[in-house]
Amino acid sequence: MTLDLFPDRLAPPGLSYLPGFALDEEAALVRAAMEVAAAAPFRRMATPGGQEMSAAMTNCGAAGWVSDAKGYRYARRDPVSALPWPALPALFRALAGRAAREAGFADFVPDMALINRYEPGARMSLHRDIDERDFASPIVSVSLGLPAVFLWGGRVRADKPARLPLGSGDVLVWGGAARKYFHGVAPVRKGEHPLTGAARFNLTFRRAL
Ligand code: MD3
Ligand code: FE
Repeated sequence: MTLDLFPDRLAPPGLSYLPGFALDEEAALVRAAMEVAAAAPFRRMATPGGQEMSAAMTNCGAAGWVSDAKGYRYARRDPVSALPWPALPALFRALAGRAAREAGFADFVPDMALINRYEPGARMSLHRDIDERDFASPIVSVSLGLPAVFLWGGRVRADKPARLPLGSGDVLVWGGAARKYFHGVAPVRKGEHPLTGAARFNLTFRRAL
């Protein structure tokens, strides 16, 4: 699907928007994320600059994205428990593969998922995801629970972001040039969602190692 929502200047080559793609699996995805969080609890990480992020995070799969005073990186063990991260649920791998195929990426096999939890007021400032090793693979993201406004920047931080509303069950596939664009999330507004209560979850399936 092409996105008429974006100004030409920011036309994101390689972005596919699959609204509602995960709606049938919403409840199962939330359940699987909660099982991951039972073994590797959500935590608010510190940025290298010393600020605590407002979104809480956990991971599953072969590695997890972590941030601390030393910087951003993928780590094979959870620094809180020193244990390997919980396994990537089969449901996650299957959904990511199906969404990627729909977007034209034939054989996407993620090796991990980052799970973000936004309570009302939490946000994510503009950034790029460039800690992964393999930029030929896309990133697949799934929104669950409370809605949010996704901020889609450009190739450089100064590009004024376009705003894309995302609802529960929406899936996006970021490949090609879009893979390295700046992006973020506006502060999540107060609300209640039948599946998640006062929270938004975002799953990103990645090939990190
Ligand atoms: C575009 N998460 O975890 S998902 C992140 O809603 C992140 O939690 C946001 O940005 C969230 O890094 C946005 C959409 C997303 C994820 C990864 C991307 C967009 C992306 C990587 C490259 C380009
Ligand atoms: Fe990101």
